[in-house]
Amino acid sequence: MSTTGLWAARVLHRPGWLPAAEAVALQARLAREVPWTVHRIRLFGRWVDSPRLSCWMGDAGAAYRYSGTRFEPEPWHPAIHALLPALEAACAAPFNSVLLNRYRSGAEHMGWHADDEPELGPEPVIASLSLGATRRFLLRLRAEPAIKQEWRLGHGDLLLMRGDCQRVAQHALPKMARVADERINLTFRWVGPRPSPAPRAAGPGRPPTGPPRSVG
Ligand SMILES: O=C(O)CCC(=O)C(=O)O
Ligand SMILES: [Mn+2]
Repeated sequence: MSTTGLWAARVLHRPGWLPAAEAVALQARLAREVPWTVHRIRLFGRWVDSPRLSCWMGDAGAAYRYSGTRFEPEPWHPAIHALLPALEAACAAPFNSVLLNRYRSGAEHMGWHADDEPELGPEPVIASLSLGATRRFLLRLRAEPAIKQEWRLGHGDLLLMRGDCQRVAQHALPKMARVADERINLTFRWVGPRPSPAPRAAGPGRPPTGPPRSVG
């Protein structure tokens, strides 16, 4: 059975959304300048190092709790902050934070999970931007895990998860033994109460603590 219709309303893939040259420059800059750390996560009742490097970043106050730990955001990296207007326009949704993950090779990965923490709200829009090595990205239905779909996320690709995607499905970035190159992924989110009704159309809409949006 084709599952295309099943995922179409929930997942949108835009290959090469960020032009290659910009993506190369951004990846190099983020690798150098982001304060990468190994997040400690709770897995099957045990505390373990997550198998990748990470950084939680965003507006002051956009704290996020996942896998048993609360993360206070690092201030926006200016190159990421400069992407926000285009990203918000492409996704028709606001973002006040981003989780960065850096997979130094195909041995680093992310297990099955959903981005369903309560502070993201019932139907979060999650925008994922990939830089570097192409990796497999999988979604499966919670109710019927055999129903799976795979995307290949390449350099500069944007993938949008929306609607009830986090409620009905889980996603994962499996290991790929043959991949030697590094990949950085950014998942943009809105945490906390949503501005309403039209987030940014009529004004700044962002807490005054954020940096100016033109910082390059
Ligand atoms: O690296 C990816 O493509 C997935 C990242 C992800 O699922 C997350 O940050 O929650
Ligand atoms: Mn996720």
